[in-house]
Amino acid sequence: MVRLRKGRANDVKLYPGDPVALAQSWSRTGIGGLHVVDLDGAFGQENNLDVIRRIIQSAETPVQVGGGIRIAKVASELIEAGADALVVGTVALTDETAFSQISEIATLPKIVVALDYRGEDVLIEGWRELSGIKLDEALNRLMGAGVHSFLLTSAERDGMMDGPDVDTIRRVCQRYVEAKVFASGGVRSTMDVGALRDAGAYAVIIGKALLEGTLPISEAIQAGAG
Ligand code: AMZ
Repeated sequence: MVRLRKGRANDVKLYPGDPVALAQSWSRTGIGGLHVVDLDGAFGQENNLDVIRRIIQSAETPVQVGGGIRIAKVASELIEAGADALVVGTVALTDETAFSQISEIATLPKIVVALDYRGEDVLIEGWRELSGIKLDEALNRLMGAGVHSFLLTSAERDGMMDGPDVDTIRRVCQRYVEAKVFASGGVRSTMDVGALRDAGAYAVIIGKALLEGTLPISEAIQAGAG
């Protein structure tokens, strides 16, 4: 397992252990679901389909998967493997044909569009490139195309454990009331989880704080529910 700081491939922290076993044990804690990112896929390299398949098989919660879902074949393999939702970033912003094929395979309710942002800019290709599209423009366009679920990740905060971008989450939830917003990046405490919940997030993604053991999973669940 790896975590990047601010999404930079050269700023990596490796965590020992078997991701399949960890996913299984987390899936038994009462969490709403697992969010798996295939970073090789997100950086345009080969997808790690085998390990993702094993995670889905052993998990006792729904599993949403993202990173490198750029062509229909990968989408069908993941749906066949039992993924609950597909998280699509790059092609949702750059390739209408590929995105509509992927949406057709998954069906729109199972598509989550990843809007990874720095400032107002939406990033693509493992956050190495600007899409040329602003956050609001992307939300308007994709909601117009029938997408309802969005993963909003603050690239500046991801992997930093210095608190989430509550302001952006609140603004987006207030402006796009129909959108289901998965909030991600920088979550470190139960207070952060509560603040994102109060800001209107549908779900909060926690990564590093669980791997580091600084945020007990049971407390995070309570904060999300309360
Ligand atoms: O950390 C990164 N550099 C990074 C990351 N975590 N780059 C992409 N991603 C994630 C997105 C989304 O879940 O948050 O990969 C997914 C998008 O991948 P793609 O291949 O559809 O752009």
